[in-house]
Amino acid sequence: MKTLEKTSFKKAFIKKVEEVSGEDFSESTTQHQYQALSELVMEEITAEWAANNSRLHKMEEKQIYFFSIEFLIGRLLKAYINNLGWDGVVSEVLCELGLDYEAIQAREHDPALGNGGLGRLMACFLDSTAAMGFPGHGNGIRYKFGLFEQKIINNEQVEVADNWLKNGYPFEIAKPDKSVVVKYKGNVRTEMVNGKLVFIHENYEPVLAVPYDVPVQGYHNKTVNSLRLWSAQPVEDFDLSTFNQGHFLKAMQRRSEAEAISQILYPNDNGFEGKQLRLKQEYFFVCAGLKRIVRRYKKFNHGSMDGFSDKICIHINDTHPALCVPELMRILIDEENYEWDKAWDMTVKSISFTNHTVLPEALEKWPIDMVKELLPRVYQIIEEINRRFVNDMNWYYPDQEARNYSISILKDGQVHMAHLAIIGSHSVNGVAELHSKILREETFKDFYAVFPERFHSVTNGVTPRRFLMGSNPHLKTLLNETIGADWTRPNQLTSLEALLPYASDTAFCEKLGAVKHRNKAHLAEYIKKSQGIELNPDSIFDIQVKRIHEYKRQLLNALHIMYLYNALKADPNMDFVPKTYIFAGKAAPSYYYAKEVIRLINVIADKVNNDSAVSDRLKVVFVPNFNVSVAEMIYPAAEISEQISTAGKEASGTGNMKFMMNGAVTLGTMDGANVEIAEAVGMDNIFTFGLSDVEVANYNAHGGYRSLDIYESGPRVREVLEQLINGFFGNTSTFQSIYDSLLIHNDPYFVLKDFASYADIQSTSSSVYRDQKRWLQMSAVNIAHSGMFSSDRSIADYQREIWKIKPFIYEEEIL
Ligand code: GPQ
Repeated sequence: MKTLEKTSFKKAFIKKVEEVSGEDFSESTTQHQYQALSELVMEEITAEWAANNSRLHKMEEKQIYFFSIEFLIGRLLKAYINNLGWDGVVSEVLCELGLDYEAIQAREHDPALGNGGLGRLMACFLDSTAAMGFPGHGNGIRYKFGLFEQKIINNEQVEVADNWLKNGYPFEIAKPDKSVVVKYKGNVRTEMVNGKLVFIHENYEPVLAVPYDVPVQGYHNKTVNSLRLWSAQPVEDFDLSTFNQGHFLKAMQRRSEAEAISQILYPNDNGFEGKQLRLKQEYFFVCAGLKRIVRRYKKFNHGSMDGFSDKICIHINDTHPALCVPELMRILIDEENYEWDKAWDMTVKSISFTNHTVLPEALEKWPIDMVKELLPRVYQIIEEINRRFVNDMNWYYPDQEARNYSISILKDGQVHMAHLAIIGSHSVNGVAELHSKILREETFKDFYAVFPERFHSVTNGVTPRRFLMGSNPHLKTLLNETIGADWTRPNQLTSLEALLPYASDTAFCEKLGAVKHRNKAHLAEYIKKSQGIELNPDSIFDIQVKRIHEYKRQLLNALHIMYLYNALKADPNMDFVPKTYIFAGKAAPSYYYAKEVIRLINVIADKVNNDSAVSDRLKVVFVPNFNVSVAEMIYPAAEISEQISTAGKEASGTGNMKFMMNGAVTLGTMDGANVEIAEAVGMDNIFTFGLSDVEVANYNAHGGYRSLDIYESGPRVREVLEQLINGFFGNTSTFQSIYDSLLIHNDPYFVLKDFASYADIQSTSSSVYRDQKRWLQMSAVNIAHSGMFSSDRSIADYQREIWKIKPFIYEEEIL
């Protein structure tokens, strides 16, 4: 990696700004400066990128391809600059030129090509893979519109289209020469050719898949991997024959039908919506991605697919890319002439699968008729995979007919995608220990009985380069001054344990407190500017940011704030540590209940913030449009990290890890990766509450619990519940559906059941906060133990356990 020389960079930058603006440098806008800086960065990266690609084409190392319907990459300009090691020089030069580096970065439209954790995990994995210097690439969809932008109008979520490409995107390279055709619908004809039955897919509707590659730059090394995103285009600009017959509208319709495939990201998180267009999307990036990988491999291997699974891992991120299984089979059988058994062996050896949820409503099941109509040949292959699987099961386990049926791919008129994924992969993993246990013992227990060796667990992780070093520079500096910079190296985050002795060092803790205070003030300034709400940086910043979902229980947090408000009103002299509750997150546009929760939070905020009797002690803020860049500002300012899902529902959570790395203390249930956070920091350094996953499961096995018991048990909770519907927030602001869910529908997420325990732990956390020395010690211990939650560690686990490649070993010379 060349080091950047200041004078020459300054010259190059000024020249580039003048080139992109066509004006003298003194006339340039931040937009021009952003464009110029992006171009300079891309020029540097693409040189190495080409060299990397030539090296990779020699297939000396096994390569990983992450197939995912979402990649929530966040802004890239600063990440590239930091990874290149240019940060010092760039900041200095921009400062000398009197420019605002933050404002320049803010010109980049944050690409929202994902909903939440699942898509962001892929971005962290790509970052870690490149940082550790080995080949791993992403394969997904270049949505023209990403996740909607959220506005809050009259306390409600309003969705605005996210036209992220309108000013162009500087970090992608279109490769139209590498386009491939994806075929939908039509019929399959069979023919005997040289004594062999061949399958011919005809009368299909072709769509062109055009790849756009985004470089994934390693950290201070020479690795540049690729994120390949596919855009759908009509095969010809016009359907000429239709057009020539005078059917202009029909020709245009074909065009928009093709483009529709990559038009928009489905905005559901943890929820399945069985639309044909979504199925088209799933096949689209699977088919296009596999085609290019196969072509590249054959080019290296003199036209043969032999040995493919020794060199290529296809890792499927949840079941959205599960069509990789029949599609790879189709390629091997129909195009490469392999026999079924050999093709199957190669397919299973190549593919591995990560599950990300146990929520039944999120498990994908496609109507057989839809799959058959849209993908006739692929469906035939699924049918054959299923037939052979069920036959095998009945042969091996003749007395287990019911179970054999329960694990089949095709049943009840549906294609069960998780079953297809498990049967067609050599590895299935959960994303935290508890989640993997629930997969083995509940969700997929019948598969676990048959294929115990396939089941693994890899706890998620997050990239410390973006979520600590990049977004919390003051903490980075303090850590470096205190324990040196070993922890900043790839896969070395556990070096943060060297911080443990400092947790009881008053001087260090004071500095840690000062960094936190500064970050809180920074967030407060942003909120003041964007929302006009004044926050007190000396109050506790208690934060819950994530998608809005019933199981994540933002409602529990909101009801508790109402309870505190009532208590403060009832006893104005109450002993109370000032608190600021901050929320952010989007609800799926069709998820009425989640949108009601957003409205409730905003209504509470209005009430509380405008009541001078409490507003110096209690503040509530809903920050609109939560995305990766907003997140990067929020985590460093947090003191309490709210991770309060109903136990057993959150597969892992990754926000919990981002908060922890930034010194927030988790207040949460024993769910997902919270359990491992608790183990890492010890019970003295985390606030846990609520039912365990086993208790929740036991209640559910007996039809739930009786929520009216809680209502009847005490006036405080009753008051809060009645306020939802009695006009407390104004006559037009009532929340009947929330009230009904809690009391009439028996509180399926145990919000009221966990309420008392939540209120207790909230109060405990405030008492601990009074002792700042103790608090900062907890904060330091959390940072010190966050090393295992680096995505570098996750990737090293995948390497060792699943992809079976030599795990990364840190070597000084790559830096
Ligand atoms: N996750 Cl199935 C999503 O973000 N979206 C989804 O559609 C599904 C899962 C999350 C999951 O809820 C979190 O617990 C995980 O930490 C995250 O995936 C990454 O594994």
